[in-house]
Parts: sequence; structure tokens; C-alpha cells
Amino acid sequence: MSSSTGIGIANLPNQRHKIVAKQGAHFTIMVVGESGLGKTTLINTLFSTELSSAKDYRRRHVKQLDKLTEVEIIKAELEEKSFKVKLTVIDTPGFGDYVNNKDSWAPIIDFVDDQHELYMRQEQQPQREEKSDLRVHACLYFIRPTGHTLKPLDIEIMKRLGTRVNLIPVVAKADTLTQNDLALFKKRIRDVVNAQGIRIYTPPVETDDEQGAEHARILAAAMPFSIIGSTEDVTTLDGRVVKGREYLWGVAEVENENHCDFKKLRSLLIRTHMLDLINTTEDLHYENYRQQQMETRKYGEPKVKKLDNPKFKEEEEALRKRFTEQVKAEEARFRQWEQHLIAERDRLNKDLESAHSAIKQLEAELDALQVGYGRGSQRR
Ligand SMILES: Nc1nc2c(ncn2[C@@H]2O[C@H](COP(=O)(O)OP(=O)(O)OP(=O)(O)O)[C@@H](O)[C@H]2O)c(=O)[nH]1
Ligand SMILES: [Mg+2]
Repeated sequence: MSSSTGIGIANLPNQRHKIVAKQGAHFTIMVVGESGLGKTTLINTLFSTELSSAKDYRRRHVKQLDKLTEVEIIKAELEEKSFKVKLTVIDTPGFGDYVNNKDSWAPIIDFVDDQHELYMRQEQQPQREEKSDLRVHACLYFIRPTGHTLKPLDIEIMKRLGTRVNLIPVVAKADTLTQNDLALFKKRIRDVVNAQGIRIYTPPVETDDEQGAEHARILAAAMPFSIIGSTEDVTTLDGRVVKGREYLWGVAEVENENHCDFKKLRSLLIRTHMLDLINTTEDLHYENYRQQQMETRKYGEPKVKKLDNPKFKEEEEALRKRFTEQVKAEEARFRQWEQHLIAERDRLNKDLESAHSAIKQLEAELDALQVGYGRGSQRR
């Protein structure tokens, strides 16, 4: 990292910056997207370029997303002047195609919510130890470079992510599209994002800083950032050694602004907008989560789990109602049948009684006849 292109966050005057400057910033980036779009490669590219000087660099598999997959958490410490950033990058396993794998991405949404939840719980604790904090400050969403437009799957996930985190869409593997197709693709994506009301992170345009405002405008215009990822050193036709991907026609260069927006993205993340990403996460996304949770549950109550979500609850309620109705109908039917049986028993008993008295009557008549017959035979 050269001193002229340092983290830059150290130069920002801001209240939170002062706090952050004393304690060091915690900054968490997460990559999300379908399988094989180059998420892991992009992280490695970041670490092999700008972040190559990172101290205390660790990778580990930690948090389980579901039974089959887990996220990889990469931690690194960056330092500029005396300014420290504890960087965490969360690499998620790619989800499959929507058709075969409906909702396979749901654990990712849950993961984001869970980090807000964990932080909120810690805030509610009286003791003030250092909080563990994996709230996501920037979520890179990888879009497959089809050249067409966003898929329904993308729209669905991006909508959900956009209301929870600073969502930064990126076009994966930009080297597989021509410059014209890429420009058209990016425009179509912007149109769909607007039409669908997907919330994406937009660098704020500060009015009191003309240079910064211009930079923010350039960044906003470049969204969604096109990405080329590679950790390979290759030699260009004009003899430069760069990170890139080699083709017969030449080299697709990671850090060439005519080839892709990797530099813009990197600059936004770890130089110019890190603090804004932290601020908006705290003030907007975390605050939203906290508010929502406060409204839907009492203080200290555990989190409403997925099975308790309103949609599921509605269905469960309807099912329970239907079941209760069925049981009631069965009970009524049984009671009717029981009454019918009792009536039948009474009727039979009465029949039995009258049969009995008829028998008794006949027996008495028989006795009387026998008595008469005996007398007669005695006479004989
Ligand atoms: N053409 C091209 N290929 C790339 C690029 N980035 C990564 N790849 C290749 O794409 C393949 C998948 O890359 P990964 O980084 O493993 O993809 P991933 O998104 O992490 O995949 P999952 O972990 O399965 O979700 C590898 O063969 C990479 O070399 C790129 O910018 N351009
Ligand atoms: Mg990967």
C-alpha cells in the first residue's frame, strides 16, 4: 500500500471517526451470489493487491450457514499512520439455481439478521466488554454476466438484502463480455434496480467538498461495478506485469479502469467510503432492525425465528382452525350417534319389558289352564 493511496479513512473529520480512530474501526464485507461467479477469487484479489500488507491475516471456517455449508471468515488488520482497521471478509458459499434450489439463499439473509440480533443482545447486557460484531457493512452481490438482465432470483434476493445492508451489486467476470455488451448490461441492471425499487448503496454527494462530490458521482455512475478477479501475475502485450487473466487477444487487467471497475470498488470500500458504510450500517440498517424487533416483541424476549414469521403463522393458524372445526364436527356427529343409541336402547328395553310382561301374562294363563286341567283329571 503506497502512502499516497492509503486507507484515507484516517483523513475524514467526523464525530464517529474520532471514536473509530481511538479504538480502531471494525469493517466487515460480505460476498454473496450464485456458485462459481468468482466471489472467493475477488477476495483473494483484494488481498493480493491493496491489502497485501495486511498484518495478522487469518482465514478460518467458522459459522455454519446450514447443515451442508459454512461461511469462511477472513480477518486482517490494516494500519495507516496510527489508524487501525480490523477488516473482516465473509465469504459465503454460492447458492444454486433458483429452479432447482428454491430458498437455498435464505440462510444468507438469516446470517445478516443474526449479526444484528447478536449485537443488539450484547447492547442490552449491562457489562461493557468488547462486543463481538459481525454486522455487515458492505454486501457485494455478484451478478452472472449473461448480458441480458437481472434474473427473478437476483431481484428477489437483492430486494431482501437491500433493506438490511449496504448492498453493492457487481457484475462478475467482466472479461467475458465485450465493452459494449457490458455497458448495455449495466444500464439494464440499473433500470431493473430502479423499476423494482431495490435499495442499493449510493455514495453520498457531499455539497461542501467538490472533489469528494465528483468522486461520489463517478462511483454512483459506475454501479453496478464490473469485476475481474485474478491473483495471477501476467505480462501484457506491452510488457507490464499485472494481475490479470490471459487471453489469446491479450490480458484482461484487474486494475485497468478501461477493463473493469475493480479499482473503483476497492477505493470505495477501503478508502473513500469505509466510514460512510459504517455509519449507514449503524444509523440506518442496524437501527431499522432494532426498531422492528422492538415493535414485534417485548424487551429481552428471544428473537422471532423463521418458523414464527407472520406468513408461516398465518398458515399455521388457518391449519389449526381447520383442524379444530373438523374435530368439532366429528364430536357433534358422535354425540348424535350416541343419543340415537341411547334412544334405541330405551326402545329395546321397553320392547323387552312388554315382551316380559307378555310372557308373564302367558305364563299366568298357562298356570290357570294347568290348574283347570288338573281338576278335570282328578275328576276322572
Ligand atoms: N473469466 C473469469 N473467471 C473468473 C473470474 N473470477 C473468478 N473466475 C473463475 O471462476 C471460477 C470460480 O471462481 P470462485 O472464486 O471459486 O467462485 P465462487 O463464487 O467463490 O464460487 P462458490 O464458492 O462455489 O460460490 C474459477 O475457475 C475462477 O478462476 C473473472 O473475473 N473472470
Ligand atoms: Mg467461493
